[in-house]
Parts: sequence; C-alpha cells; structure tokens
Amino acid sequence: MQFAPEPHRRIGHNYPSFLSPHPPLMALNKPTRYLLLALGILLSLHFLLSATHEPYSKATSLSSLSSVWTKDKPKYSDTAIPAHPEFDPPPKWATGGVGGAANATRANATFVMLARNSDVNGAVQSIRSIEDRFNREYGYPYVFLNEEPWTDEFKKRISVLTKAPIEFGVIPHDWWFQPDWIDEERATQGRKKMEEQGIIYAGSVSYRNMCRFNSGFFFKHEMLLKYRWYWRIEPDVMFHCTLNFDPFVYMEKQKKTYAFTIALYEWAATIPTLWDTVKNFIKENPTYVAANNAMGFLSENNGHDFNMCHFWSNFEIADMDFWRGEIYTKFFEYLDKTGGFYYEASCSRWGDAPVHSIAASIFLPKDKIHFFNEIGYEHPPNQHCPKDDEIWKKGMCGCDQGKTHDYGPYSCQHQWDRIFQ
Ligand SMILES: Nc1nc2c(ncn2[C@@H]2O[C@H](COP(=O)(O)OP(=O)(O)O)[C@@H](O)[C@H]2O)c(=O)[nH]1
Ligand SMILES: *[C@@H]1O[C@H](CO)[C@@H](O)[C@H](O)[C@H]1NC(C)=O
Ligand SMILES: *[C@@H]1O[C@H](CO)[C@@H](O)[C@H](O)[C@H]1NC(C)=O
Ligand SMILES: [Mg+2]
Repeated sequence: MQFAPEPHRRIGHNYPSFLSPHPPLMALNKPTRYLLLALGILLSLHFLLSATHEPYSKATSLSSLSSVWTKDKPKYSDTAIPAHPEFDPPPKWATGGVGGAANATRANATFVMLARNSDVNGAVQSIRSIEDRFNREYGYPYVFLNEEPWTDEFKKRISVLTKAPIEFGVIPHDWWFQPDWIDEERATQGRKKMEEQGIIYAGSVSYRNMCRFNSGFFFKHEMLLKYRWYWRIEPDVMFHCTLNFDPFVYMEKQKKTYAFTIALYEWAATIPTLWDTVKNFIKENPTYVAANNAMGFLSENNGHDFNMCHFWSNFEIADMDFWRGEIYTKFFEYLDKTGGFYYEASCSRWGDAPVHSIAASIFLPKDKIHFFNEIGYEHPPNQHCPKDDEIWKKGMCGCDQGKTHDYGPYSCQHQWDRIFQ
C-alpha cells in the first residue's frame, strides 16, 4: 500500500509524519531551491485547477488551501487522504439523480463518524466491519469529526483500513461547547436532578455537547457540505450482514430521506418539556407539518403526548439537505433557544435521537422514512438481525436472529409497523 499523496495535496499543511513525502530539496543550493519551489507552486496550482472536474478533490483541496492562507480563521480541516490510486472502480458521482445524465452508479454520499482520539480501537473495529460487509466494494469516503485535533496515532490506525478517501475534521468551537447564554446554575441543577433519578449520562456536560452537535451542526461542517447523503457510524458497532446493494443509491432511487435499523421505546418517566416545545413549534408553524406524516409512530393520541418512540440515531442513513433545509433549521433553532439541550438533557429526551426522529416523523411524509431490514447492525446492547431467513442467508449474516431487537420489550417496531396498516 502506498500513500503518496497527489501533488496538489502536498500544499496541505500538517501532513501526519507517516504520510509525509520527503523532498530532497534541502540538499540543493539556495537559488536552485527557490526556483524549484516556484516551479512546485506553479505545478501545484496547475494540478489544483485541473483537478476541479472531480468534485471530491476540488472541495477538499480548496478548503485546505483557504485554511492555510487565512491566518486568523481556525482550521477545521485537519488532514485529507485521497482515494487509493489503485482503487477500482473509481468513485462515480450521481448528478441529477441516479441513472441521470451521467448514468452514475454511486450516490453523493459519505460515512461520518464522531469520535474521540481515545475511541481509536472502537473506531478501527467499526470501520473494519463496514468495509468488510459493504464499503470495500464501493469506496465511499469517510469523514471523522472531533472537537479536538486528531492524533497521528488515530489517523494512522484508521488510514490503513480502507482504500476510500478519508478526511479528519475539527469541530468549530461554538458548535460543540456550551453557549455563553446558558445559565450554568440552572444547567448544573438539571444535571443533579437527573443524576438523582439515575438517568444515564445525567452528569456529563460533554455528552450534552455531543447531543446538541449531532442534532444541529454536523451536517454544516465544511467537510460534509459537499455531500448530500450520510451514513452515521459510531465506534464499537458491528455490521452483521453483507450488503448486496448500495443503501445510498436505494435512498436516492426510492426518494427516501431518513433510514433506521432500530426503533426504541424510552421507558424513563420524564417531564415532557421536549414534547411541549415541539407542540409549540407546530402551533406557530402549522404549514411545516407534512401530510401523511408518521405522527402515529410518536404518539398514541394523535400528538397530544409523546410515547417516547424514536429511531436509534447511532445508525442513520439520511439526506443532509433535509437537516439543512428551512423547516429543520427553524425547528432546531427553536429547540436550541430554550436551552433544553443543557437544562433538560440526557440524550434520550433532548438529543439527536428524539430530535431527528420527531422532525422526520412530523415534517416528512411517512413513506420517506425507511426501515433497512437487510442491514444487520449492532450497537451494544441492542442489535437488529433480519428475522426473515431468506434475507439472513442472502446477507451471510453473522448475527443470531433470536437476539434481534425488532419485537423485544423496548422496541418500537410495532409502532412503526402499525402506521402502514
Ligand atoms: N469527539 C467526541 N466525540 C464524542 C464525545 N462524546 C461522545 N462522542 C461520540 O459520540 C457518539 C455517541 O457517544 P457514545 O459514547 O457512543 O454514546 P452512546 O452510544 O449514547 O452510549 C460516539 O460516536 C462517540 O464517539 C466527546 O466528548 N467528544
Ligand atoms: C444510460 O444507460 C442506459 C442503459 O444502460 C442507456 O440506454 C442510456 O443511453 C444511458 N444514458 C446516458 C445519458 O448515457
Ligand atoms: C452533492 O450534494 C451536495 C449537497 O446537496 C451538493 O452541494 C453538491 O453539489 C452535490 N455534488 C454533486 C457532484 O452532485
Ligand atoms: Mg455509542
């Protein structure tokens, strides 16, 4: 495996040591060095321009350039590793829809993983699993996001696992950390109260940062802007079945917007402030509610109360243009302004799982939400394993069908199924 970056990428800064080319430049005398340097810059510019017909390299190289030259702007693009030169077939992007003018066979899509440097072993395991069961054949790119700079160790361990392009990005400060206008005393009280109730992650501020970031910001990151579709992956997850199809292309062809594998019932008895906020938003913006929506998944009484059903968002395949659109933007801002991500907290109530689920179920027609039965998926302690023998065999699934979450005690699959009956 060789990692020699394309020439135009060498302008990029901060190449991790394990990737760095070693120009024998320093051995030359001064004038020759400057001449070569000038030539190099010219050549690099040439490559930059000539590479612009390829959307991937265009966007990455331009963004890394701009962050080199604007000193005062913090950089959010850490490292970009291009696709392996021998990767076959080369990624072909769908423009104007699958089967459109370009007859493209690939979607405008990426994987995205939020992780800490300390998550490296779990991240390696997740990438190995998705490469094995799907992406080895498809070469969709990966974007890794972190509020801290990535360590060379993390980048090194990940970059050997795939031939697909990888980008390591840093999250803008204000998209991650608790905003100044949050009343810290009230937030502390909220955390204490939840801790007393024994709610998971109740005392953690960083968990709340993560929930808010995943709810309202990840899709605005400069590394994700150039993509429409994403597949969210977390450290320490497993994909149990070989995919004999491309889920991104499926989403695009079938005109889906949001897809899940596990739907959960959250039993925790909690004060319904998230739902009250949602209801107020709907009252103020009644036109945003979609006809034929999936409210029946969220509520037993036509929206009066929230039944705590949500899609388990550690797995998501979805259209970021929906999150970027007017309705979701207004919805997230409305929720965020209440401070609920910090005052009420615990992701089960004010987190990306219920927030994404509620938005998709109310602002989309229900047939735009898809359950991927074929995708065997495990995020401990829950897993989805296809119950249907045909699907399970065809996918060469490694999971125990008896362990599937689908109709277990905490599952909301019934609430999902019933809205189509
Ligand atoms: N960069 C970063 N990622 C985090 C942090 N906390 C959680 N994550 C990521 O956010 C996702 C959810 O966190 P996880 O610990 O798996 O929570 P759980 O699945 O709800 O138990 C995972 O992708 C984590 O790697 C954090 O403080 N910093
Ligand atoms: C797309 O593919 C179909 C069948 O493979 C072919 O008939 C058609 O001409 C192609 N369209 C374009 C624009 O290449
Ligand atoms: C991919 O999707 C993004 C977001 O919708 C869009 O800005 C970009 O132009 C698309 N790229 C291609 C090649 O279609
Ligand atoms: Mg997790």
